[in-house]
Amino acid sequence: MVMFTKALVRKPCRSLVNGLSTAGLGRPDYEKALDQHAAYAGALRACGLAVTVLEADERFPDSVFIEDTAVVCEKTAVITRPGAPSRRGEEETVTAALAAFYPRLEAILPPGTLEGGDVMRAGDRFYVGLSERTNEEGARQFAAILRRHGYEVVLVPLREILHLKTGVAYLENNHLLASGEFLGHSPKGTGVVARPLFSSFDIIPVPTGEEYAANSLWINGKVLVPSGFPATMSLIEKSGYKAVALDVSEFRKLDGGLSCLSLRF
Ligand code: CIR
Repeated sequence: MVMFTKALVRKPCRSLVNGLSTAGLGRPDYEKALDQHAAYAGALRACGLAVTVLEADERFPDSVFIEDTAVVCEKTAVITRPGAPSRRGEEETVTAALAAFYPRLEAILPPGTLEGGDVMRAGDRFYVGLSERTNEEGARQFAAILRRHGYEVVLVPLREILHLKTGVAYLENNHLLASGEFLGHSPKGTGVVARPLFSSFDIIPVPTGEEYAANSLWINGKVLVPSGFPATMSLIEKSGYKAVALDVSEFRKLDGGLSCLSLRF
């Protein structure tokens, strides 16, 4: 189990209101987003992390979703190449910030694209979603880098969701919180099961209607859960975690969630 000591976040910019979105929930409120972001950083600190806050970057409306610009772990840090053209360039200031923590940074190069929201770590294995943002070339480059550092990499073609972690979260202790396209019913009708790829995990199935809560975040034994999803929250608590609810409504309006708002290492 990896314990985190640090996190990198980036303040929301005013142009956030023009961020990419398919949610159909309206435009985010900038002031409210600032408050929610400050509470999020506070929750990371309460989990024991030293949080570095990067200044807002007005050039990039989606730049608060810093998770997409890098994948960081003990042995390496990989700067990504976002698949969304409007997000390309966000990674430059993140590169400068991570250089303070990593002596050497790796990078995804054209024509590869990869966004950190498509990468889920479970122990020494990294699952990589092939999505509209992460292409096969990006995933291939990422796999080559991570395998060189001794990790295993498994590719996961996505059907419906934006990023892999939009639908699934690893909560350590072999627990996988999974929703939507990752769930099915057992042939004998005995309950909810995971796609074969994830069948070795103990699945915590996100109830229908609460899919957004699949983007919950394990940090050092606690689980941050978006507020407003009581059934998922109670399942997580029954699995033995202290769950902490956080309001991220303004980021949800831009298809973003709890994991997208930080890089943890
Ligand atoms: C985007 O479409 O890129 C942003 N509006 C949301 C990114 C969310 N990031 C994530 O799930 N890791």
